[in-house]
Amino acid sequence: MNYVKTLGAALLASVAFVSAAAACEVTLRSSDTHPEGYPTVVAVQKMGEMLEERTGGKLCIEVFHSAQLGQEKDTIEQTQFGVIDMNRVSLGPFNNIIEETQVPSLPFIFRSTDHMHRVMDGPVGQQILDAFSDHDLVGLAFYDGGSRSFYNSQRPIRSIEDLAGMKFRVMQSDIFVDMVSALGANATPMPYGEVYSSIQTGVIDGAENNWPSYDSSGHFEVAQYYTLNQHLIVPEVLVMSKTSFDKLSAEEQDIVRQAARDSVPVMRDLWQEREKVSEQRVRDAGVEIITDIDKTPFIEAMVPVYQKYVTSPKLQQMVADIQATE
Ligand code: GTR
Repeated sequence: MNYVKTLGAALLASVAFVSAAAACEVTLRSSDTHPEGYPTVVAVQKMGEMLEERTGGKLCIEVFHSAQLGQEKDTIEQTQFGVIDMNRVSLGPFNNIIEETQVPSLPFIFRSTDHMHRVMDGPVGQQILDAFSDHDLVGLAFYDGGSRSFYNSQRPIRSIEDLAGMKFRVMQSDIFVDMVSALGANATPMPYGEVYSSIQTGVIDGAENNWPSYDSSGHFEVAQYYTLNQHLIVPEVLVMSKTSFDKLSAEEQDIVRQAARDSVPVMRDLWQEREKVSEQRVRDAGVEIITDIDKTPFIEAMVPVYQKYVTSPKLQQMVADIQATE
């Protein structure tokens, strides 16, 4: 009896689900490397709810989480081609394509998350969003990516000297390769999805990321030393394929832009909560966390990286604008 009741309820639920999805004329497919429940995934799902409500059920979003549509670099290309409608990615993998994205990806460019928010919510952030339009994309909003620090499987890193000769995975961006080299270590750019097994098999010694990614990827299981040197605060971005965007009416385009903006505070709240939860989970797992680290030598070592990348007057102005932002 109970079984029949449960079955009936399940059937009803699936019918309801099908009809709700069917009511949407357009379901935008959005990619994310992170799993269900991760702040970026939930924020885009919330944006989808806003969209559905504000378009009377015409536009919806389906988030393909857990890299179902591929690793970030490949999904970016597919979004440019219009195969994927939307994408939530780090700015890192855009660095080699869109020079403006290099600036917020520079090591130690932001003094804090609050500073990053003020910059990305202001004219510099708008300038970066606008830059996507020359690359078949529409920049919609920035999300948080926390601060990134090194973790490895070999030993606790307590100073810059301890990094010497170690091999770290970085996102596929030249800046990060040069950043790691300038610290005296070796960089291997590779997709996020290959990091776990590469650490496990000793192809690399470690990687670098924020608390939620270190936790949700399970990297802490294979790299048990985490040094909070916080060399990067790289914002994440939500972009839409220009091909998909152009199919919408002007009114719908405004609704999409606004819903993306409205998903930002939702994301920031989720992020703050998740950082604490992830930190606790990782600490409970017995990872060695090194907090007592002098950042000054790390900051000083970045001079050649700035010299190499901040060369055009445009990027120099952007760096100056960020530094002048309170
Ligand atoms: C995460 C970020 C992802 C991805 C990943 C990586 O923090 O949210 O978009 O860039 O890092 O290291 O590849």
